[in-house]
Formats: sequence, C-alpha cells, structure tokens
Amino acid sequence: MSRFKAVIFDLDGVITDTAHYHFLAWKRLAAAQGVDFDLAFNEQLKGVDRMGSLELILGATAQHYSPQQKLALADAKNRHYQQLIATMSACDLLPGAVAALDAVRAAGLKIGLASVSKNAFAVLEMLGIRDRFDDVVDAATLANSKPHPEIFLTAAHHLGVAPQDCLGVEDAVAGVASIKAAGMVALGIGDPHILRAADRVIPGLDHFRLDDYR
Ligand code: B16
Ligand code: MG
Repeated sequence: MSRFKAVIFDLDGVITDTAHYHFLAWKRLAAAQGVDFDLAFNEQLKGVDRMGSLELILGATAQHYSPQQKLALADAKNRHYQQLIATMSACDLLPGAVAALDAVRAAGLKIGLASVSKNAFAVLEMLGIRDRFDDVVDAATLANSKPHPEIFLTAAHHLGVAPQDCLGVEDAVAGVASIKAAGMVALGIGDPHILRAADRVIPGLDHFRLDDYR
C-alpha cells in the first residue's frame, strides 16, 4: 500500500524535455532584444508562465515595452516554441516516464498533470500519453502561476484527493515551492542543490519508486 492516493506530475522537464525547447525559444527572443540570457537564468523560468517569464527576461527594461509589445513578443516566442516541438513523438518521453505512470496506475493511485504550459494538451497528444492521466489541469483556467499552490490544489481537487495524500513531482524550484505550499510531499527531479525545498530528489523518473515513501 502506498501512503499516497494520487501522484501529480509536472510535464516540462519531468515527463519530457520541452524545457530545452523553451530555453531555445527564449534565448532567441532575448538576443533580439539585446538581453543577456543563459542556462542559469533559464532555471528561474522553469514552471513560470509565459508572460511571467517574459517579465523576468526583460528585467529592468520591461518598463520600455507597452502591454501590446509584450504580448507580441510572447506570441512570437510561442510560435517559435511550437515550431521546435512540432515533430515531438513518443520518442521524446524521458527515460522512466511511462514506467512511472504504469507503476502509479498499478498501485491503484490517481494520476494528475499540473503544467502551467498552455501547450500541455498538445504535447501530451504528441507524446501519446493523454489517456494515462485522470486529470490534466487546463493552465488557461488558472489565476496564478507556480510557485502559487493553485495548480496543484486544483489537480488534487479534480482528482478528489486531499492535498496531504498527494505526491507532487517537479523539476523546477517554483514548482517544488508550489507543491509544498499546497501541503503535499514534493519529489524533485534534477539537482538536490537546486531543489533544496523538495522532500526527496532523484535524477529522473527512471529512479522513481513509489515504495520509497512507505
Ligand atoms: P507555455 P511546466 C512551464 O511548464 C515551463 O516550465 C515554463 O518554462 C513555461 O514558460 C511555462 O510552462 C509556460 O509554457 O508558454 O507553453 O504556456 O514546467 O509547468 O510543465
Ligand atoms: Mg517543469
């Protein structure tokens, strides 16, 4: 018996490496605006929604852009991102992702997806795993981006499971903060020095074991 009733997964950087495509698209935009942008800065953008990411990238120069100009920049980034992910398929699932979903299902737990990406449904379809989730939160319905707990609380609510009975799985600092603010146990995917607030950190879902939490 698992101590959880549901596992709620992030998408980008956990199930598939779209984080890299977000990075490439933002990098081109930043260069065109004459703003410095590197992988270390990109770490701060993981789990942050599109307009929030743009504000962080523009930094102090954001005041020189009108709301319409910002929307145009965000749209351009998204079009570039969608070109980059257009050829995604099941080959782009990260190692251990399907096995982890299978293990959670076999244990009788509910499975949720908590991605702030408005492209999440399209990415799940391309990966061929949409039907493996009991609930996929629609990012367009959210008022708050991670690190606010809204997205993980919404997923738990849709699944009919209390937050304390949920395990949240995240690769982003903002995402782990969102899980902890929701009152859930946080499994970090990546570097324990970066994901300090997580209850446990593993390098990838190929190291995922539900038994670790008995
Ligand atoms: P979009 P997650 C997040 O997804 C990404 O980590 C973040 O880098 C991105 O800006 C955000 O989605 C919005 O994505 O522009 O496609 O709506 O990590 O919550 O799955
Ligand atoms: Mg992520």
